Amino acid sequence: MAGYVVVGTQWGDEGKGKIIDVLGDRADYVVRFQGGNNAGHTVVVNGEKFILHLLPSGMLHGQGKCIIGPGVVVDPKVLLKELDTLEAKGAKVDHLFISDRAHLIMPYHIQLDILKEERSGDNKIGTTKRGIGPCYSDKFSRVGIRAVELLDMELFAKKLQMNLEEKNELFTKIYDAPTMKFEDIFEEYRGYAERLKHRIIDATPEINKALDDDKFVLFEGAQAMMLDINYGTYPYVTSSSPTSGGVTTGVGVSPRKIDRIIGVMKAYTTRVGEGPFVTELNNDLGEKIRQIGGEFGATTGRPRRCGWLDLVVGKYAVDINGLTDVVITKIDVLSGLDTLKICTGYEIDGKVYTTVPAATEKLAYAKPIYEELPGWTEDISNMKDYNELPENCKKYLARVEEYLGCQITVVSVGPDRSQNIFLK
Ligand code: 2SA
Ligand code: GDP
Ligand code: MG
Repeated sequence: MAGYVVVGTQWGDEGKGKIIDVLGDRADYVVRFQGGNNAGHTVVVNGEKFILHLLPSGMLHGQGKCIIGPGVVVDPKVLLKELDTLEAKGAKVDHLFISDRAHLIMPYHIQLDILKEERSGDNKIGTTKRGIGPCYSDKFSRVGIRAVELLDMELFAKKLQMNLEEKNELFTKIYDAPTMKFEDIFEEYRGYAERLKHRIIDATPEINKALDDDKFVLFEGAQAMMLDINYGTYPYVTSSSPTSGGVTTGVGVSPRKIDRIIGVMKAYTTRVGEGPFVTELNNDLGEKIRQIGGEFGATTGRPRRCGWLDLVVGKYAVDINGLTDVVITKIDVLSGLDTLKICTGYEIDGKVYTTVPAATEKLAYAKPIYEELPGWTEDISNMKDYNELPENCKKYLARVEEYLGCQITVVSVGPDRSQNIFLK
């Protein structure tokens, strides 16, 4: 046992939460390495649904340690609410810790996210409005406030004062919006500090030691490949690195300590928010997949855009993440479709691409090149063995595996923890 990473290979919502939960029963540590409460990770246990935003998806096993890592941005209000909700449902929550290096989402970040999106009109990103971008911007501008400052409220006050002066100027001069009061924010965060201080730790040495001691550490990605700040459909991306490289910078562990990198891939594609989506189905079929697949944002409830499986994106994710395994999810949703399409290339201005070009504007009018495969009619959601699957479903999986050049090790056939077919 050692370091396993789980990442999304498309535009998020592939079912990472479910897969982390499935692997999490054996984990000594489950560690989030980027993003914040923009994530919505669903775990279904015996029919009961839990949506986790900041808490690692291994929480429900109530064992080992769950850590919100240094690369995450933390809204303490949301975190406390999630802890309270889980506790009220009878779940154990004392195994949750926060890295002292994690940055704090402040009320002005959320307000700025909302105002920026409004002001951008047609050029908006379609963010979750949780303050993610403005918080990471402050981090990289070197003015952010970190969890460690909750342990020293005098220092916290100084940093808040400095930030608020600038933010209030922005609110009045650029956005014509009301200002925020120092005392209100300070008092609010002093309350959070009281409730969270025993959970704030120097997480990195502990995680490194666990890996050195051959403990099982699961690194949980949020968002996905195509929302990566460097390699996604920029600027329609999130403000962090959801790819496997994000683990090394987001937690402070060497790539040498990672043993397996598991990419979660939905059997079709969805995207929420703005930006190009080559295989999008803007028709009745897209709507049908949305309804059958329950494709609505787990954080905001927004309808997700749906389309065919895009293997150009899939292969890009295999290469950039260095995937050792692919987990295919939601293939049960495709049952009952006569013909299935998979995209194996893009045609842009008469040229064929088999990798994702940087020019997002060109991607917006790329034509998908499809292969067609026959569908199946059987309900596969209760199947447990690969040999039970319909022949055409096996053919679909085989073609995907062949194109990706990466082994498919698990096929998920329903939202519950128990609905999986293990192939290897
Ligand atoms: P942000 O808020 O700055 O990170 O938004 C930037 C882009 O990243 C997308 N994004 C997501 N895409 C899919 N799922 C996400 N989590 C929620 C879910 C989303 C929801 O699990 O369904 O509930 O709407 C997520 N988080 C960020 C976002 O749509 C922007 O395109
Ligand atoms: P994440 O952000 O990657 O963790 O994914 P989300 O939780 O946002 O969205 C995935 C949705 O699909 C959730 O509602 C899951 O309960 C559900 N889900 C996960 N795996 C499967 C599956 O194999 N089949 C079906 N039908 N639903 C699934
Ligand atoms: Mg999600």
